[in-house]
Amino acid sequence: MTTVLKNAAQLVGVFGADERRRRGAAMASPGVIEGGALVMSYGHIDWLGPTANLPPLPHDAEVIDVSGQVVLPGFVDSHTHLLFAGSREGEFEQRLRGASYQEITARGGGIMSTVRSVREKTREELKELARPRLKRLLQFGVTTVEVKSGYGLSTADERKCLEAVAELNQEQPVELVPTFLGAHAVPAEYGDRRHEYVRLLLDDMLPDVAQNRLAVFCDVFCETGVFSLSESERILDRARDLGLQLKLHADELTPLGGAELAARLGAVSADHLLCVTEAGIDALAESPTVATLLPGTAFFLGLPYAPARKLIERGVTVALASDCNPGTCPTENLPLVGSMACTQMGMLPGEVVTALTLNAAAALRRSDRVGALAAGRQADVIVCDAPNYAHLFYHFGVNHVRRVYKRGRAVHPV
Ligand code: IZC
Ligand code: ZN
Repeated sequence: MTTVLKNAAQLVGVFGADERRRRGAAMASPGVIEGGALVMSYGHIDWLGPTANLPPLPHDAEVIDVSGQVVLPGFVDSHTHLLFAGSREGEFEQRLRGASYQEITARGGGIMSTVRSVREKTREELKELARPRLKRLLQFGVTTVEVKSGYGLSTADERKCLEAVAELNQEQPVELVPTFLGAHAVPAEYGDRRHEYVRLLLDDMLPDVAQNRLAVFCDVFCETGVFSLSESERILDRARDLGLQLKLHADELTPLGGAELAARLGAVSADHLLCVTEAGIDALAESPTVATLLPGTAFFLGLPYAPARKLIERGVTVALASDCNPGTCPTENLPLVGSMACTQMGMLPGEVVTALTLNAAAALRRSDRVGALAAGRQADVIVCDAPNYAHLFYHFGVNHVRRVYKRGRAVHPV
């Protein structure tokens, strides 16, 4: 089956066939073909170029005129906690009255509040709760999404969550990439016996996840009062020995040195970085570790944003993601996160496109397959009702996405 999109105002995200990431000044120019056409068949992009140069097509090809619209690679959301139960409006209000995220956590709220809700749910119930979130992500143009565990915090409950992610991956079009985040918090029942929980992570949970291939990545919430730098290193070392790739919640609320640790361990990404230091930026610039920025979280918590301009100017590979989660960023609107990146972090619209496509795919080690309009790439493609790509972030808060193709198949609308 062949589908052709022709007369696009712009094809955007036309990266090189061998290009796996884009850094520095080049991030601002996400490859544009004006008046472009794109041919998809059998799940892959076959050809793209000016509409006037379209090659001969099979007689049964479906040809769609997308005049006045822009075509991009499906967005990749490389950091979410979207498998959860319950909601945390109460904390939202407490924060608006002046309490901090850390104070709410100390009172037994925060992550543990969601953990209590998730432990009460079955795998089926968790899937049912996640389906509408995945549908909203798809409607906002997301075709690949990373999903973290971390609201189970026991071997059985973490497994329940990761099995739910595996089953959701089979039944709906958004491709899910599972991450084990058993080191999201020390669960309340461990009290001051935190070393026992770290032992459980090392000796029981991580081997269970690895043996049963429940996750691709292992992540740790490395933060003052959560997991220290040395605990994070022990957990990530063990994860790497067991064959998992590494991610890190780094320098989100305090400058602990997470960026340096992520770079030193060869983590695929270091995420958040609101409080990253100069030394942390240097470490990232000299490493292949992707800096994944989550401005929706700074927006929702009312915190200063990550230094995106500095990171880009120093040559760090920068990606953007939603952080979709019930505590610190309850949204699936990834293009709106792109608008925040522009207005709050000074990123240019072209940089935002690169950060939501090629570099976000690099943050999941999938930029050989998705995140670009290039012949041979998987045909994950979106069509947006906008005259140019800047418009996507300029006219903010509305949904410009009109069509979504996953592996060449129309999945929205269906
Ligand atoms: O549920 O609060 N920061 N993890 C690390 C979160 C925020 C999610 C949550
Ligand atoms: Zn997170």
